[in-house]
Amino acid sequence: MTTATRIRHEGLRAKVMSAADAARLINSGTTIGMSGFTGSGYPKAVPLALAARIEAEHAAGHPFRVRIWTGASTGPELDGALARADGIEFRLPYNSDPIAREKINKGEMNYFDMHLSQVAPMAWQGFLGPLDTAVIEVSGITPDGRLIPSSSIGNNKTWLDQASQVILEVNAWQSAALEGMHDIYYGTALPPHRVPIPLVRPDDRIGEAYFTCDPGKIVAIVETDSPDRNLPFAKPDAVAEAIAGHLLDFLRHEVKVGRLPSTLLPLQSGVGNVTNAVLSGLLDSPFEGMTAFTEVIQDGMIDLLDAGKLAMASATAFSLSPEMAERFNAEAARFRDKLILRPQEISNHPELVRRLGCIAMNGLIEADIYGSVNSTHVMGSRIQNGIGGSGDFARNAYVSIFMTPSTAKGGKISAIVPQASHVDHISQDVQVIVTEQGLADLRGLSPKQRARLIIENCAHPDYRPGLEDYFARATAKSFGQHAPCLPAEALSWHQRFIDTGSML
Ligand code: 0RQ
Repeated sequence: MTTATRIRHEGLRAKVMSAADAARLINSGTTIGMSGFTGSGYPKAVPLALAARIEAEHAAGHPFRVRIWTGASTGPELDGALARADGIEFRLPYNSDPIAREKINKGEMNYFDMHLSQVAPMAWQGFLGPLDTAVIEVSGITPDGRLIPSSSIGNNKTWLDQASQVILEVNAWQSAALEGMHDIYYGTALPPHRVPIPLVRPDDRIGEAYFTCDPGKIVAIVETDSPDRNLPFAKPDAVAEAIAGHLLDFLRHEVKVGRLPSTLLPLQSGVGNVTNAVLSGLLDSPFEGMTAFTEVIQDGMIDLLDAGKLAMASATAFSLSPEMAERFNAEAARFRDKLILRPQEISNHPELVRRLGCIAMNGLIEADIYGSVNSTHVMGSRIQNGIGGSGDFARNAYVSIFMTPSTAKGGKISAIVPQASHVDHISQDVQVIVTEQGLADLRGLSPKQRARLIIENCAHPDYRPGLEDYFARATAKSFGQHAPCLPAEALSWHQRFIDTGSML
């Protein structure tokens, strides 16, 4: 289907223009709410044209920077291009673009790292300031002017509602069969008007398949035919397979002792090599009729659906490798009754995660011997990506699992440390830690019991003696005996890497 037939509303068809003309409608100093969640559903033409315009303005000696809000990370045509042009003054709520990361860590870009479920409510609370422009990718426009969402929902509903003006990108690369797959809930409100969200099963549909937007606010429509850009998944390595093996043993055990049903509970998983290995492992597991209530649908979930192991998946975005995206686009209609994309304030909603009893599986940068987890800041100060949805799920899950290789940087850094240099997830929200060495089930344990188990089961053998030595000395000398600690020494653990390039 061509883009011309994707815009089925007569009046809106008259608003088609080039990306460069649309970018001219955006002013310096304004705030732009863009679509996009991982490399899916982000606008691919207007941000590039805006970056070119910013470069031209800078060359002419005119300062030009904007504030960018999105769903989560995006693609190189958005974050990469605008950061390279030095055009982003402020960014929220999540970033994984390497150029933007450098700018943030050099102090050249302000970044507000936040729980993804809280973005829309906080935007409505008003302290983030007004939203001037929404730039939203859609897959089509119906004859009556409703917008057919694309491969991610993120905060699009909120941006369309709040922005003074709206620019749409209609992307013909997205499958036309996406129509009907989305569930846009319009019932959220701020306290004191907030009411329970009427979703009690992951497959409940509680909203509409379309966004509604006042056509009078739509100032430009740009036609595109560009692919989403998610990275291909690496084939799981031995470390990822070992982590997956320990985790699957744990799930089998939980079913055996009756704490989990044989269908498990709705799965939430991050993206990446380790998660991919876990999903591959589930393919060969005894679990049937599983469901996912998660943030992103990645390759492994499509494989699980195809194998009949997963009954359905609910998320806010796809995050498919280029090969899987092509396959999905060709066969999207087949998945329409098994996949649901929702606004991220619903996909990640604490009320729903708690009600459904999700099994949360997320990555980490470092965990300390008491189970506090750092997901965001290398050496306590350098941001990697952001907390994303990990807090939304970990804090409210039925069981909250964090997975990581036991070492980073080719073995030079231990992922298990005496004291986390930054804490995103307090020990009360971390129930299970898994590395390729083994699994520590921390539920019901005191801090000292946790420490012994984490060191013994999760730390790499090269670092175990150092951690045991620290724990013994902390136990001997600590001010208190509940969670023994030598603060100055624990945090100087990282200094050894800075000084020598290795903690070994
Ligand atoms: O850096 O690429 O420069 O080598 O951190 O680490 O091992 O590739 O692992 O991609 O799973 O990322 C926590 C960042 C893990 C991710 C984090 C360095 C390492 C590498 C990445 P290089 P890996 P992953 C899910 C919910 C928060 C968001 C979230 C994340 C880079 O999982 O962003 O959970 N989580 N969202 O070398 C120094 C250490 C390190 C370290 C890793 N101890 N010290 N550097 N690195 N550990 C929803 C979604 O996912 C959408």
